[in-house]
Amino acid sequence: MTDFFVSSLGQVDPLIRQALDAELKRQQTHIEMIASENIVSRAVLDALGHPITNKTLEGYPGHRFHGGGEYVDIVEQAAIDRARELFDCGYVNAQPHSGTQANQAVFFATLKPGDRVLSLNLAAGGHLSHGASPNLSGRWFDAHHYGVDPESGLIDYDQLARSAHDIRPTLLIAGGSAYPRHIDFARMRHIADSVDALLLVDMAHFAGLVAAGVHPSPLPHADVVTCTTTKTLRGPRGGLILARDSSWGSRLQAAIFPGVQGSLHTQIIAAKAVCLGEALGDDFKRYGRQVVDNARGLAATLSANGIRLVSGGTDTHMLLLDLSPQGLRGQQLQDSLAEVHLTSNKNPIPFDSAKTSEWAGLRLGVGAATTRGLQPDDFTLLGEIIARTVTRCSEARPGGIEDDRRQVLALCERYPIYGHDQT
Ligand code: DSN
Repeated sequence: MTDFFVSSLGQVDPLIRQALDAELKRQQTHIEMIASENIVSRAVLDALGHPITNKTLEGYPGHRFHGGGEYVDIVEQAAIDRARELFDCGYVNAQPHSGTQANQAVFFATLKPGDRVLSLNLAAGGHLSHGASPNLSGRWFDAHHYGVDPESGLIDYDQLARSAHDIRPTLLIAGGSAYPRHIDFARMRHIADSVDALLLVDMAHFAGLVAAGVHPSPLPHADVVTCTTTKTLRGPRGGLILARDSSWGSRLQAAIFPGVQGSLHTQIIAAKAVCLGEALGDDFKRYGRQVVDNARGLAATLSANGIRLVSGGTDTHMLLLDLSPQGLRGQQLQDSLAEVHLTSNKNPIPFDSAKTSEWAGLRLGVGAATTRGLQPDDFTLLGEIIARTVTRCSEARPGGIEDDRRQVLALCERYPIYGHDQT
């Protein structure tokens, strides 16, 4: 007999307990280099596992449909106030369940079905929820895309301006999932204004760098900004909608609830408040500086070892490797890096095939490993291991895997994550 309020997960559900333990062990014994991942604090985990998850509430602080919301109101208001302070903005919605739902709500608030949207194409680093054809945003809206210059790998703003004049979008979107450079937000604003479009900046990947003051902020330029709390912001899985003022506030509020979402994920809102509080501190500013330094250092090591980087480098936490000179597919390198306990993801590079199996890119991020504490020398070592793995893959030479894996495991031991009390 188990006691509902006392029995542990291990007693109640051994299958899930074992899978969770194995996942924790995987995280502890691999270096995470997927650019959209990070490692949350124990405080964020505490909020995620709290009985606040039992509370059902719809609406916004002080204006709920259900009773008993007084403590969740404190939590959600803290998340809003902290995000306002962190990003120096007038409007915050802390409820989006994800970045995609934040974007969906912006579409709902600002567009009618069939309206024209102009966004970065997927191969150049855009995002599915910005009007890609398989996504609802691409089915219900008339989506067009801009790209990057084939030589520099940078957004071709002249071409974008011409496309905007031809297409005359209602919404221009900046940002995405695999663009490693700063975006010229002032230029994007100018282009949007020249065609009377609204400007949405999706800063999901670099929100933490903006928060740390090591990346330009889109807030002064955009009508609306969306992000996740998951990536460089180092919080729980979820999204935020921000704007420098409240001009779109009532429409955005209604677009999230009752527009595209129902009740709050209360435990996530609590964890968002915690991560936003953490991001206001000096440690987070130091973290942001370290992320940018580590990414640049990794880019330098890879380049010195003959690996081509799209755009030639990075301004953020992210690098996009172009494996076409070596004749490799991203999937091959992803699999080979997994053998040495480095976790990464295949990615299209600009002008790449639409078939995922043919993608010639691999995306790397340093956010999670920087949270672990890895230093510039450690990233030099990782860069050398990645370069050796590329050589192994392209020349089909299997030697050296054990040695590289041993060095990665030594880094995992030197920079441990979580105590063993999580199990
Ligand atoms: N957009 C996906 C990525 O960047 O990996 C999920 O966040």
